[in-house]
Amino acid sequence: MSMDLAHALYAKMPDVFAKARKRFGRGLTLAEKILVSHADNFDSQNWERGKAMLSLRPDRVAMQDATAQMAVLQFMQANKKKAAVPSTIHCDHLIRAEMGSQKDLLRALDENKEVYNFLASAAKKYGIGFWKPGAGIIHQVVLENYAFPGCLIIGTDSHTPNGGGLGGLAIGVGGADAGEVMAGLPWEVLHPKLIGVRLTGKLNGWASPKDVILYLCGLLTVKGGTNKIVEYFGPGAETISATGKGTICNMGAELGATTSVFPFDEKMVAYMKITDRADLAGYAQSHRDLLVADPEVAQSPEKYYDQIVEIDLSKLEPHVVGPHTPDLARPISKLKAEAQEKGYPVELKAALIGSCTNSSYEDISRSAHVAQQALKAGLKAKASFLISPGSERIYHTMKRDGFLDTFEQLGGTVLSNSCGPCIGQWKRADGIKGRADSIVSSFNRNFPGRNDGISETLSFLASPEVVTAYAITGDLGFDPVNQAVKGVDGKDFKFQPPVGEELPAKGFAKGEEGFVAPAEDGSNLTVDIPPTSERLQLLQPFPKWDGKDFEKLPLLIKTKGKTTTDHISPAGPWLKFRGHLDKISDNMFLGANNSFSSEPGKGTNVLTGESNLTIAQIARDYKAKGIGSIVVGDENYGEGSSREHAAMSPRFLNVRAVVTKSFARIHETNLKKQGILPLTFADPKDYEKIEQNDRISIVDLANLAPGKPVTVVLHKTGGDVKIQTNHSMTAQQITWFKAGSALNALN
Ligand code: MIC
Ligand code: SF4
Repeated sequence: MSMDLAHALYAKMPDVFAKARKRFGRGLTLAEKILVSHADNFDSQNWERGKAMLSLRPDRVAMQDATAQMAVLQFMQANKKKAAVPSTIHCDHLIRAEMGSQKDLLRALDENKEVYNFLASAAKKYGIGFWKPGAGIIHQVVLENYAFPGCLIIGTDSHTPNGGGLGGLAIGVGGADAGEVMAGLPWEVLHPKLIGVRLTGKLNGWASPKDVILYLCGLLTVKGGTNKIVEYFGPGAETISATGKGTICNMGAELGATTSVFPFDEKMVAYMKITDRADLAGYAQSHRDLLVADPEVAQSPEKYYDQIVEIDLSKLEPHVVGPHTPDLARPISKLKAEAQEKGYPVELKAALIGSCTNSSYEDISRSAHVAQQALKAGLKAKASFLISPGSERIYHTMKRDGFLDTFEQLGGTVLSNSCGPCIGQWKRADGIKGRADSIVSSFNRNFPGRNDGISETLSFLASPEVVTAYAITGDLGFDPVNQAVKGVDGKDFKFQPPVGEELPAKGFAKGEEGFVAPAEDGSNLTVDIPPTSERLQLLQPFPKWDGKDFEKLPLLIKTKGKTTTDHISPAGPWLKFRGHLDKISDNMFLGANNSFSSEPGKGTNVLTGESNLTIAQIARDYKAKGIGSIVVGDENYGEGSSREHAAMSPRFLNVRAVVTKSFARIHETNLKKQGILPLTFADPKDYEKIEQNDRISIVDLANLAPGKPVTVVLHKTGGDVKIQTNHSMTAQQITWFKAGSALNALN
């Protein structure tokens, strides 16, 4: 399948590259090559970075079970027979981690039966490939099977960029985007600016690919990549394995980057060969020039990239980030002092490795080497040690090569091939609400409440080999690079730097692959949604705009500080309602800090004066009274996940506009798609002017136009205050607002 896509793509690349070089008057970066070769129409398109809306034709769509539900429900509203581009669904998010792999999987099959049946039946009918629960985590399975050099993939998950490890642009989107592309429409994205990261040297000792991205998170911050593509280049790039590149690209999501990409090289060839795609590897090799930046780019990168970062891999130290945000980074050698100063508890309750970010053979073999050294010294894990393999292949290969045994001897528990603890689907046995315990993982995200559902938990992120060393000592103050531990004989023992293999010498072992192909012709098949379902609800179109200004609407919540999608629409126990908009809306803003309440997720109904209500209760009351409301937010609002529930629930409960200091990309698009006005303060200080009892008007909406500021009036007891806001809607996106949603505008 990928071979057919590569054939068609590589065949058309030379012509479009020639046109692009002529039009831009220079050579092309790799990201540009992939963008122009996927243009819906290169000639009629504006190509100004940071300004133009690109209209692209992705090669494929990938969806995971928690977001696929809304994506498929929206696709169904388009009344098409079949998905227009190759698409897959991956069942990975809904498996709860508690009792170990087999038991957890059986329980998931039982408790998510309705959802799995719905997704499987829709996949079969609409020509979509279906990966069963237990088959693996979306990004790992996409890397093993679907990503290829030069491809453009969209996925309903923010870590889709993992595919950049094989030299493609893989981009996270909301379900509406996926639904539209499956319905045959082109996909739109703001032409990203480019950050060039030049890598020199070679990683050594404890330093791993994860440390490249942890370091960058600290340097660029969680906003640093917004509407940008990170393109890696330089001699250091080809020293990193394809899966290591995947890890780096995966976590580019933590920078808010649109995506990240590495140039095609021999590491990718080796990975494609060992994952049964030797034909594709050879084909890409014979088209190498198409799959890397033009040679002149490396000679004067400053002419081609909007920003350049240099990293000497030889000097990179292992890093640890957290708690609560992935950009609080420091080299591991500095953590002890910082923990003491800030009062982070140094006792680690849990250490978790694997996930979509870090479960490659290289990761696992290096971690196992650390574990073996501890076992030799008679040590066991002091912290609870959990392993989440990324796919069936990884799991069976780990088992065959003895790594599972090693981890189990150390006291570890191997979980199912799924997201589990990474998405709050984890019951931490010793967790107590209100108590701030420290945990560490090799995952990618560490927002409050994310792993064990306890918002006080301090969650740190590091490479899997470092996390394994932490599991053994149970001590956040431990620095495996420079410090020794005591073996059972009482003697000091120092870990040797981890050694592993990039790829399994004996090839990958295979288990049950878990793939179900769709029907050739699904027109007579039905989609399985029980009418009484508590988990699934068909969507009703949102009402269209009535042509009137928003007049004197109450403020629903003014969020303070970090407001990620995990704050707006928490996951964990709420994941089970991802297909039921009404039910999931009860979680709206449960994790968010409200400027006007001491408790997260709570607020005051300004119409009745009743306080300490959940934000959803307040919004439901306003909605019942036929009144809309306004949300105000801080910086980088909507950071994190692609879940469009964070936009759909507010829309469903009648929020009309969200006014912030700035937005994260995927969430801003999700708001536009659902018909909510996303506005940003022209002067961020105006955020301070918003008070709980303000009534808010948004005026002159009939003349809403691209680039034109929007006036917001705050009606206060002392009189009116006018402030200016901006928006980034194109003419077409304004039609979505007017139609009530992008989907309404289609029909
Ligand atoms: C995440 O890592 O936050 C998730 C869970 O994978 C989300 C998707 C979701 O919320 O379902 C993401 O990254 O987009
Ligand atoms: Fe799953 Fe975590 Fe990866 Fe998201 S980041 S896809 S929840 S493993």
